[in-house]
Amino acid sequence: MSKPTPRDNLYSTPQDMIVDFAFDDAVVKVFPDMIRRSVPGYETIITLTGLLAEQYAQPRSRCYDLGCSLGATTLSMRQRIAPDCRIIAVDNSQAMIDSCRQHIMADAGKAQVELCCANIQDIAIEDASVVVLNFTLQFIDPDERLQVLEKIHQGMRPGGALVLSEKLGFEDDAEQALQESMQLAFKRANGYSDLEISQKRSALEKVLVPDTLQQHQQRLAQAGFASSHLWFQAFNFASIVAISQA
Ligand code: GEK
Repeated sequence: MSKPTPRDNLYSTPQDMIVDFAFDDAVVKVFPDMIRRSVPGYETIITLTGLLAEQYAQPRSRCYDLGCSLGATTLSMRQRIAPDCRIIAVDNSQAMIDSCRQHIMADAGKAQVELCCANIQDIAIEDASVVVLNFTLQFIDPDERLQVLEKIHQGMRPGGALVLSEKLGFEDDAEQALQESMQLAFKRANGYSDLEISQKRSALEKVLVPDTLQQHQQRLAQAGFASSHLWFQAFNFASIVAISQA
């Protein structure tokens, strides 16, 4: 990811009709800039996901990057895990997978990477010691999230780790308002106009549905994870690590 990527101007001009957000060619072109300027803590989470992977990856096991986009998490894990581990990177956007392939090919890491264009709800999880959902579960229908986590848990080795990073909602209205206004301030400070922010928000409204931290932790327990811990939070974005079995 060393080449500078084009600036995200997708929502900078008034649009007659805001269509639901999709991970298409236009988004792929500006994606690294878009996510870095929109998600507080994104780069830290990606870097530290590599460190978590190093800590939990078991010999000759599989590490999954679910909703891999352009492969930022895959490359961060690849830098730190042993070469006898295999990374399976999955995304259901063909445009993302095509561009991700270029990034993987340009990287000198040793662990094998298998790229898969599929819905994460349809793939098998097998012999995994590390599974990462970095900002992906939030795009799955809330009623189907438990099933995804159950499948992940069933496919994990004892002592394996799931890294789950998400945009959070908050039950307390005052906290919701504070955290949301700080993400807004973060986006403004990164050069997004109020028009861009409001049009993007409309596009994401039905597509990205955040849960609260409590909902995540309850669901992880219900899916069978022995424990889960909040390890990072920046305003309304957070990351949890869940351990498959003590
Ligand atoms: C990163 N993890 O750079 N099956 C497979 N992929 C999906 C699905 C699904 N059901 N739903 C959404 N996606 C990355 C960032 S972005 C987060 C992840 C964001 C994919 C979708 O195509 C997109 O590439 C990714 O999940 C979400 O750390 O844009 O806010």
